[in-house]
Amino acid sequence: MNYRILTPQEAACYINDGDGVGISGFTLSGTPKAVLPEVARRAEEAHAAGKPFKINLYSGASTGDAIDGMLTRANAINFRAPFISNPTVRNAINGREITYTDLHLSLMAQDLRYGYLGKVDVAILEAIDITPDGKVYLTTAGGIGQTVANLADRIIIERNTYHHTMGLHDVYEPLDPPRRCEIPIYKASDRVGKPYVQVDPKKVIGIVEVHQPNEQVVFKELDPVTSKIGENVVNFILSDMKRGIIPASGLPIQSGIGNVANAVLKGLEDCNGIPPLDLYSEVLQDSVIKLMELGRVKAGSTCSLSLSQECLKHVYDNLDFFRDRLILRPSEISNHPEIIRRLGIIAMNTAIEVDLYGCVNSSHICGTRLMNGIGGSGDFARNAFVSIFTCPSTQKDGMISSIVPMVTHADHTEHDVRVVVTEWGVADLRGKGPDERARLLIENCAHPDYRNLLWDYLKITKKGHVSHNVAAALAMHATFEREGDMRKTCWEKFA
Ligand code: 0RQ
Repeated sequence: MNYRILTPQEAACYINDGDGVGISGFTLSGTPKAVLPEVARRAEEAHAAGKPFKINLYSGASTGDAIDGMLTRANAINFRAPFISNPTVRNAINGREITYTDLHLSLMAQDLRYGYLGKVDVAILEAIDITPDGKVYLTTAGGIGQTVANLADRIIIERNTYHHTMGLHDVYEPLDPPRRCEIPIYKASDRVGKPYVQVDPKKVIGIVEVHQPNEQVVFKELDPVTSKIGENVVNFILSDMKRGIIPASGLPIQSGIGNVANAVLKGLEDCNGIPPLDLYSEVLQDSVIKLMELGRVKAGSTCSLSLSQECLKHVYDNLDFFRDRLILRPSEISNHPEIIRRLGIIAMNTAIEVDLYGCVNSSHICGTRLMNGIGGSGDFARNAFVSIFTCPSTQKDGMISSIVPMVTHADHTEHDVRVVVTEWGVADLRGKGPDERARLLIENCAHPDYRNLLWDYLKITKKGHVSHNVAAALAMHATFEREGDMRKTCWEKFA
């Protein structure tokens, strides 16, 4: 098959008002770059002519300003799933201009196949190349590429010659029930699929030529709080190994993205007591590449290479070394509960707030304002060998406590949260009853400024299996919203 070469403008003409658009990529990695700006332009022109133009946008995870930000500014998104991190789209979702569904990332491809979400009319895949018989070699992320290519009526390929990911992908899509069977991954380095996405060449409208890196990943510098959290997590893992809970040979780790995740990986780099490990995660950042070269990480299974441009170039320059060690998977597989449970992952994710029962809010500030979404944290937390949640003990100069009587939005229940770590210490909640869990969270994790306040809350609770005061449980948040400081909370009126 000879494919047509299209300009981005020509390709964008195949995307119409009301279309469902499924794209490759995961975070800033592997997303298409050329066609969607032209879709934004089409939307702006349509709006200027008084006509409607909005799409439903489906991706593996978040995208950056060049997609979510730009399409939002063009008022071109009607529906978005499953994860965001861009402030412009976040504001539009919180302002109710865009409908958003917050999904476990492992479910995105499956929900599209099951028909829970809208139709996928067009798939846009960023690829290093496509063969005449429809083999598409994706760039830096697995995402939901195979699924949207299967579901779409029309496929646009963005051939991005900047990238060199040949041989890194392992594309596997499970069959749907009742034909679903075991996914035969028994260790992080196992390859069970194909190195390409197979598409029907007849659906390919054409190829758009691109030579462009991913949007640059911005890393925050470690600070004393995040460094201490990283140290506490590493010491917890070491102590579980000494106790024989985690096998001496170690278990694969999953680490989210961001400040704390980086601090934990730095802690692993500095620690000699932990044997070389595998990573089975959805994102893989610069620090893991360094750990691989040091021999501290043996294999890295991930959905996306969330690397700085310099680090990605380093990987491309040394592809023979990394091809044996890096595996890029679809998000349905990188985050699959079956594999996470089988491999026995040590999962590390970040909380916005944690309550005295051990429930975690990862997604909504004060219960209303979306931050990013649940992402893959629930896929891992629920199914991990041990699920660790980390957060700084306070936010906004100490005016907000991350340890609260009750979370304002529950993403992870007490049943899935095994260990909580702040800069003050570790609350190991495994096998503990409600009173002991609350005590450990207050004494080991809460900031000293909030410990008495939290103990005083427990004094005014009704005692059943758990302690609770339904009128007072969210009073710390109400005080913050009213007075800007949770420390001003007063329990007397609830006693
Ligand atoms: O606000 O941006 O105004 O400074 O939330 O918080 O402490 O900088 O931490 O960047 O690691 O994000 C949970 C959001 C943490 C993230 C969350 C405010 C805080 C700051 C960011 P500013 P930090 P991080 C892997 C797995 C869910 C998805 C997930 C996340 C901003 O880790 O999205 O785990 N997790 N995915 O001030 C008010 C509170 C607050 C608060 C934090 N209690 N009240 N504001 N903030 N706690 C990734 C993928 O799935 C792809």
